[in-house]
Amino acid sequence: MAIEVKSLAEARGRVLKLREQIEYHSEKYYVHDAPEITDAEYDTLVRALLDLETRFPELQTPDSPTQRVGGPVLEGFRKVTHEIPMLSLGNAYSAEDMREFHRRVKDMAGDDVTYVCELKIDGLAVSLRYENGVLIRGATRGDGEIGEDITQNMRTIRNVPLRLREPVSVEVRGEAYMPKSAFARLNAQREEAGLQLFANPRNAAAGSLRQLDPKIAASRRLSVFIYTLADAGGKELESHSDSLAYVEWLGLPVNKDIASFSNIEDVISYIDSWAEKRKELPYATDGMVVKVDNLSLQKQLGFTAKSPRWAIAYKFAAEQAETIVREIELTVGRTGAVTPTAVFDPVFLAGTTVTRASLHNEDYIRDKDIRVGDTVVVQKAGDIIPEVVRSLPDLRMGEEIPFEMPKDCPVCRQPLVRLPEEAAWRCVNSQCAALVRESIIHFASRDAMNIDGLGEQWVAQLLEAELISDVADLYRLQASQLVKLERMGEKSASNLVSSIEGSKANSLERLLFGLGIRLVGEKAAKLLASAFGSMDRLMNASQEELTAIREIGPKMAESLIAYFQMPTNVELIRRLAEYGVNMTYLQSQDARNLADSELFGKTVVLTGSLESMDRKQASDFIEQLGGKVTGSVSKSTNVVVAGEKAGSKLEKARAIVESGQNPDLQIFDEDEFLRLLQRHGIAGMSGN
Ligand code: 1X8
Repeated sequence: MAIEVKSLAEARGRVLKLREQIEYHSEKYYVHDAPEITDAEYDTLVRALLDLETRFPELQTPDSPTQRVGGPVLEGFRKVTHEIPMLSLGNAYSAEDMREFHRRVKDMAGDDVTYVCELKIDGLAVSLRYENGVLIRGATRGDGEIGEDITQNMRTIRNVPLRLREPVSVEVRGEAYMPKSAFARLNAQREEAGLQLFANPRNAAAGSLRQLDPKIAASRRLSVFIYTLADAGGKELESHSDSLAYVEWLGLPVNKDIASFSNIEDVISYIDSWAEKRKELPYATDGMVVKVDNLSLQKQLGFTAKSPRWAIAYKFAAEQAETIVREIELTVGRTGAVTPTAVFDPVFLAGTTVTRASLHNEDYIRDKDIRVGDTVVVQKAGDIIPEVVRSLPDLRMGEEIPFEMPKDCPVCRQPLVRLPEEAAWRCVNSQCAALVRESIIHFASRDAMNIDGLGEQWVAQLLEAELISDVADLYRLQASQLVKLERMGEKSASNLVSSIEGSKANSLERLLFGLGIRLVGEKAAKLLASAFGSMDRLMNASQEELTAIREIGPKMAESLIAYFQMPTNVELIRRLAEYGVNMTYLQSQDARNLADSELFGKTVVLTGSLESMDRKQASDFIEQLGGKVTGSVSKSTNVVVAGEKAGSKLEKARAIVESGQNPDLQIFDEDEFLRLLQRHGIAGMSGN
């Protein structure tokens, strides 16, 4: 796949060509929804470009499509002042409100007005600044005057062009949102990982763009619609609809459901026509924005203190219903978090009958003062997830019972704890029956140990019959014991035993994920398994060795160390091993090729500065070759790469070799390191 080039000039040519191709196909796919090549072909182009840019760092630019994979983790977001404020719109809730809006417009602008109607997207307002056609800044709305710089995260959004068709300097505003399907997928993953769910797609989009790690934003499948050209960069335009056409021509995504009318009654009918239809859209909408089309009329109408007089947001009524809360149920999840759920009389909402809604946590219930027996208003958030909007205290009869979070776990009666930064009360008793049950279900689940046939029901029955009390016990089960369970035939019993048996051969990452270590999701489990190779090595890893792996942060490292410090956990792992559960990383074909690498499994320390690449690139190469980059030199270090001005670390490495503490420690200078990279097909050479 690596493209062979003989000079920097040739590399530059290839890079420019690749970017042009990628941008072309990217626009076809994301803006026009009409791809001409397959995803795999597209990925190949991006990987080839990434490869060239890694080998020739001087060719990296902020508008390269490779920027979309997400850059380094930020410390915090810088503040951005909006030279042109980002205003909020006045709201309308009825046809009468719309007529009132129209009267005010007419009074100032006369009878001859054309309105443009656009869907109101339920996401997060963002501003994008392009200089000479290149995206240089993305910002949140903030308070309208000052927002936050989220450029890195905005670059990861696939339909945000990094470069426009022409080298113009413009500022556009729009809505970043998460499509309903991506939202559903994300919440399903979060549920699986025991993480708090997002209440609606808007919160999910906002949460994603507020991530300091752009890789997380990149993984979130966000999208944008541009709806305003705030700074036209000197371009003369007469109407809002012309400006949208121009914006679209520049390559920016504009929602195609736009209609113009010069009669307010037509506007109202059009709004009505969307009240139901909007539910079929792949993204959440909460209304319709109506704007005066003519830009000089807009100017004439001007602004009130808060919002433009030439536009209004009509809010669709969220489908709501009233019902009575009969119970607040508490469930203990596998992480111990106690989640309250309102159970109410069945109501029909946006297509389905609902009887329950999560109340999330204690604070949520207190803020909304929701009591058992209360009449409450429920709705489907983003038309997807039911939620309790508010209680109706005026309807109280005096019998309603205010909610109180119990002091003790509803299942095991041990005291609950609430950590300072958390909203959840947790049961921290690892023997709690609920935790035990949920954690066994998780262990057996498809993405973990994938024990076919071991669902919730069987886990509950096995626990009930005291055939198991933890995940290790699964591996001692015999078909003769299982057939004694209700509804378990001989065939199912032997099938279950063989799927349990089969799971012993899983690669380490499945086991790691299955153990349900806090913060260790599927992806982290995979990284850890491949980096450390065995449970033993992982259990003995220091905080420093853990965080040396890119994407493993200090919090996860702490969580791992805490987990492996608990004697009960160590004992559990010992028993799993004793019963024959595999404790090593079983390499894929790719990884087996890696095993031939000179750096495979080696601990490498980088010191001093390299001329041909920066630290991050060097670290990436080492990791690509299966090495592990750590910060300090010790006798367990295998390789030290010493660049210019290498100081005490190099001295220490030499001392370790000379004193015989580790005579095998290799010390490479930059040339030797580059030759090693070349031997493995990574031409770490720049053209200068
Ligand atoms: C907010 C929104 C606008 C539009 C769509 N969705 C929104 N959330 C639009 O104009 N099509 S305009 C807007 C605002 O000005 N605050």
